Amino acid sequence: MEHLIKNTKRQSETKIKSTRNLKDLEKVYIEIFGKDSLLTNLTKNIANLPKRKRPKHGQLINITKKEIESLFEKKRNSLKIQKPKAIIDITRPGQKQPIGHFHLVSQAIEEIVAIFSKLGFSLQSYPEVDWDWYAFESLNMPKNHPARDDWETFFVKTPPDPKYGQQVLTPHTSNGQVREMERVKTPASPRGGQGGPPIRMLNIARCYRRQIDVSHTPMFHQFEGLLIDKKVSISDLKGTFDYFTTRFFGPQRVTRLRPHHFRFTEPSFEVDVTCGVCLGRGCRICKSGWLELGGAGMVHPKVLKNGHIDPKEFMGFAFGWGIERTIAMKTDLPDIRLLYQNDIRFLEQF
Ligand code: FA5
Repeated sequence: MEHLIKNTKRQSETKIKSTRNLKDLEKVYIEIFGKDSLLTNLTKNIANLPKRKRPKHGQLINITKKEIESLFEKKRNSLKIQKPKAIIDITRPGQKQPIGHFHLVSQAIEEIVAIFSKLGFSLQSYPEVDWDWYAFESLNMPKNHPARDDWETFFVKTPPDPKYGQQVLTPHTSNGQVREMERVKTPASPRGGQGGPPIRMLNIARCYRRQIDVSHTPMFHQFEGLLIDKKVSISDLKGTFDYFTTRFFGPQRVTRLRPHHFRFTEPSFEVDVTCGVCLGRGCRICKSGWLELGGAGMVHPKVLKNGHIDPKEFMGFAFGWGIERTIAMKTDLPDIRLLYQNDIRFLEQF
């Protein structure tokens, strides 16, 4: 009898171990504990044993049953956490890969280009690392002039050019002004040309300054407009801003010009747009009802001369605005640094 009990235990262990799924395990359970199972028959047979042997064998069967039960329990748990086998349905349509979208700055660039192209401005591209001449000197900012401090410039450690000076990471897109005047080649240009104004340039580029806070990033984008023609007035400039503002921000927003000073424009202005939250009434975000969009003004005669354009014949206006700030004004973004933290939870919202 003892021998039979041990044998039953061994067989049960082997069967439990070799089971591969819960359904088969339940079948094995019935085989071992069912009505006609060996274990049940052994239990029934205890009654046929001599009286003195019954307790010992009864105990042995009970212990064996408990051990087998615990083996079942362990096996059941291990089968439950096993991953079901992947079923491949080759007739199922493929899963679409999620497609991203343009970054907010790229979206704004596309929008700005589309708006200005309707006014005849065409996009030009000028260097991001440029000579001091184009970034400052040709714009009427001679070396050591204190006005340069406002641009908090990164200088490149390369030998200066005798004519063009030191190389800089462009702190504004105004470096494109004289370059554009050179591109259209007036008869007065160094190698001569038949071209010249009218100019309607849009220059969008990365700019660099040693600045960082909620409204400043060390790398940012500006869009620069330059219009040169025979008769250009401040009302043309104001009309251009109004056209841009109503299309980009919506018809309820308006602009205003505030007197300012830039060395390369005369007169110069700062351009403000009404706050998107209070629409000009004044609120916690804007305080005065207005938000600064950027700088602008009528091109200084000295700059025209540096671009080989005769200021007696031609005149024009220029403006330079920050794209990140423009986005912040449109979306009520409290901190422009969010644009460059690459946090997908933020970027996905636009
Ligand atoms: C200029 O850069 C002039 N070149 C603009 C100009 C062009 C005036 C043509 C006249 C004629 P200002 O330093 O104010 O000006 O910068 C213009 C705009 O660039 C700011 O109003 C702001 O929107 C943006 N900007 C400037 N610095 C930063 C910065 N660190 N981070 C983000 N945006 C900036």
